[in-house]
Amino acid sequence: MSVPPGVSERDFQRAVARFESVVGAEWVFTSDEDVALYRDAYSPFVGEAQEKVASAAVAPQSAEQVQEIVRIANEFRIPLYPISTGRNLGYGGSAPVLSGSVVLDLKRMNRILEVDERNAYALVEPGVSYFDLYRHIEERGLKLWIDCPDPGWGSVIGNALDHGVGYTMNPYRDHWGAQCGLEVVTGDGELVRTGMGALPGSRTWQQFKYGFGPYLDGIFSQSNFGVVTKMGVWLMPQPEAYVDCTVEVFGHDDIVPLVDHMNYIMNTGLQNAGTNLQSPIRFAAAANPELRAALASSDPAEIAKLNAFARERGVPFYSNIFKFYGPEEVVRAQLEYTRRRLSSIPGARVRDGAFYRFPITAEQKATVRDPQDLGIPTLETFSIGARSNFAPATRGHLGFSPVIPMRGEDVIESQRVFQRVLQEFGTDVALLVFPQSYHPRTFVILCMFYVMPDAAHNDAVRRTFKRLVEVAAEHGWGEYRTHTAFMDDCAAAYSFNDHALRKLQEKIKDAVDPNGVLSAGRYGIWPQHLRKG
Ligand code: EUG
Repeated sequence: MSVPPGVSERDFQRAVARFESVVGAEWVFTSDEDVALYRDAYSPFVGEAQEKVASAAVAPQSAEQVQEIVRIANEFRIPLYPISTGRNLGYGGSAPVLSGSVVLDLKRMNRILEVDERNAYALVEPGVSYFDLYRHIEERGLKLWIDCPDPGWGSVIGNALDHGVGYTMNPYRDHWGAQCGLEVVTGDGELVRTGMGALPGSRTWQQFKYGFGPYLDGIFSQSNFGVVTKMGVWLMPQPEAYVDCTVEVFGHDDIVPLVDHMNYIMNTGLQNAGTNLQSPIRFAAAANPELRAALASSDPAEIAKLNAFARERGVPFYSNIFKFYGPEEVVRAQLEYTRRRLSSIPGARVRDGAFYRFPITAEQKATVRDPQDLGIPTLETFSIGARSNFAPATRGHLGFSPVIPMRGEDVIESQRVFQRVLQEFGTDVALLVFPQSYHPRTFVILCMFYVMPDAAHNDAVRRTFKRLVEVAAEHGWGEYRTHTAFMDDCAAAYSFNDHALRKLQEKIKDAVDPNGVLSAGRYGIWPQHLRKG
């Protein structure tokens, strides 16, 4: 049995015995084979000494048990690492930031406490997955949609706390934005309800976010100040219909008006959902070295070659899917307006896409292109890369995920800047994906790094990733979220006024978790005794 850092074997054994008295011996895991299940299957340190691993795990059933475990951890200074379903793959999975932490596994707390159809919300525990909530709603025939990220097995709470994203409308697709009301066990073992939940007998905990006084919910996301034991989430009333269209443009500079129109359409609420921006010419370039070189160049002669290729072969330089949810006559009108507006770009083509009236049939459900667009959770995303027939040697992927302004010029610049870094370090370490409108006013670039069971390859992944973080910061781009291996690097870039934000985060950390027992190092926040310099 391994022991957490800074804890004696004797104290650890006493703490484990106390954990067992709280949750029952069968819910405390100390054997090597049980603890190995908490390894990060996508770790960029896989099989190396630096891989971050747990020493044990404990799985409580209630908020009261969480409080007792946190108090015991305070008594023995045991570092805990809470996880919900532990499926944050690409960003650390179920493995701790600080090796040797005890995973506080909340999977047994999987109760759906309330789903309210009239006011469209749910109150859930951390072990509730998107599949669970979807099934619960389906079984009862409620006219509500969830918004889910790509992997449906993830936790509704865990994904929101990590600022995860989905694919239906605003505000639902911003999973933290759709959160309303928390119950939290802070690092000192106190049980707190935020917002209207602080009012005993409150009737609006899941409807009114702000409560009274300072609005604190945000400090419990991407942090390590508390263990969230309940969360309210706003659900989307089932729309009458869905329609989408794909706009295709054929010139290198057409990205500028394309994105400007997209801004207008999104910011006026005409289209209140994400889009799917792509650059089809890039796929053509994958098999054509000459095109690939031209794409990396800013030489006007090279760009002219690309424009000629796009127009002659009918391969769009850029395409974007616009999606509409609502009454049929409304969404059709929104689509027609979008068609008219985007047709002002010379040469633009607008293709009709899918149309659905809800509820859809089982047959339609089986053939829908992107089930997540309709709030249907799946695991299909795992067929595109990791552990699939696409690239058998790839064990997993990591997301380098900087936030980019929603402007065509920035799309071009960021692709060039990041592609240059990849070329310098080796293009076989990562796939640079085109910017996506996961949030209403910015793009996220997902640079997908391949993790392999190969230390030399993973070393290149780590070096390239760290360089990308630096280069991004030099251009004013920062990450929205990151893998546990790079949290210090990404947080360090947010350095205004000599890291004043981190200092404030540390003051809060010391106040609510004075012994630093929760998730040491998460999002770059370390407890006092582990701070460097
Ligand atoms: C995706 C992946 C991410 C993310 C947001 C969306 C979707 C992949 C690996 O990180 O942060 C298809």
